[in-house]
Amino acid sequence: MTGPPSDERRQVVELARSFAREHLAPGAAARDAASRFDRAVVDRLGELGFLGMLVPEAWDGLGLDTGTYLLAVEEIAAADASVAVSMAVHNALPAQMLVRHGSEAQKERWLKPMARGELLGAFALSEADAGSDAAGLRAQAVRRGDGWVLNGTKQWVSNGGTADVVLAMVRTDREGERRGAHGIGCFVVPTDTPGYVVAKREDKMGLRSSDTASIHFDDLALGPEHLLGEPGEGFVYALEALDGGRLGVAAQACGIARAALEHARRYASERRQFGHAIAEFEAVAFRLADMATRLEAARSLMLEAARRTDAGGHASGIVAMAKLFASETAMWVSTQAVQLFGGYGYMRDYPVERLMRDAKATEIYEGTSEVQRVVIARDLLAST
Ligand code: COS
Repeated sequence: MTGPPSDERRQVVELARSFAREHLAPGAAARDAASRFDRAVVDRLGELGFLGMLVPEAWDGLGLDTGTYLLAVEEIAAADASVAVSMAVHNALPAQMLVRHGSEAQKERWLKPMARGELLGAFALSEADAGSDAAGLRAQAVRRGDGWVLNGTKQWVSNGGTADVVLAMVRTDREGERRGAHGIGCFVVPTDTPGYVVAKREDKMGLRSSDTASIHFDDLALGPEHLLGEPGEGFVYALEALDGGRLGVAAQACGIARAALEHARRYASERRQFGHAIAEFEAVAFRLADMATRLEAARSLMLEAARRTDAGGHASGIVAMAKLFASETAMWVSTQAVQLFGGYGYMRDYPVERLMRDAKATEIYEGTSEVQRVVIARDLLAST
């Protein structure tokens, strides 16, 4: 933030915080234990406008700045990081791809109801053999008449089992005429299209109540109006959108770290050993100080990346730094919290072990920490 937070930002963040505390925090542990994705919770976020945060008002969104959106994601994640996945993926990936590259007709048909929270979006890029090397994907679209037929399997699709619309990256180049990163299209796939198959719902270490699925396209036929922008540029649109997606993961990581710090701070003041509250021991107090310092640094970097994103121009490097630093902070802070809780920290009865499991995902999804370092290093070296 360059100046004092605006009233609008304060109000949005306050709304997110009170919704998260009243409606998300109480059921988070039970949803995690049951691996239960609750679409009703996400629909409620939509009713509050939280699924159209970055969409201009002309398209029924709230038209907010990126920093305000991220602080709202942090609030949701501090209560339930799995719910924050649905919110962040929907806002930053499918909705932003439609904002940037959708035709007027596509915006009218899909973006507006997505911004109003009536349709939930997903983003399908990864495949079994194309994770970090995303341009190596194999799902194939072939032309039929003026439309397309899609075949292939997408992996680790957040919201994939419950979304209404998936923006899917699928090859449009032909065997023998491969065009690498420029031979991939982006298709708007309504999930009630015949041939859309939810192949597997993943059983994950953390973020257990988020919906992560493998989806299969089985001779899935689409009209020409389902192709977003140019037929060979879908991968570029995806990487562009992932810059925003990665900031959402940074916000999620800040929320997880904040929750871990808050639990640890409270526990350290209450837990007594050797006749003292453990917070009175320097080893514990210094640990808390380091946790708080890293969290502040992560949030500041995230907000600076948001500011540069909104200022326009190339922000991939600082976005990758924010995602890398915030996710490693969430992992470190949540691990410290588990340690500070001692034996209780390792038990499911206390919330910090869930936070540690959830934190791990932020170092992996929407580009691993290694991929973020690739992006940062490329940026750095290109400017020398
Ligand atoms: N914004 C806009 N365009 C971008 C971009 C961005 N942030 N990043 C790359 N591009 C463009 C490039 O300029 C390039 O176009 P030209 O060929 O015209 O120059 C094109 O997209 C391909 O980019 P690049 O050559 O860098 O692609 P690579 O195959 O080398 O991939 C990495 C680079 C590894 C960084 C990329 O594949 C990646 O981010 N992988 C991880 C994928 C991921 O995050 N998956 C998670 C999915 S959600 S669970």
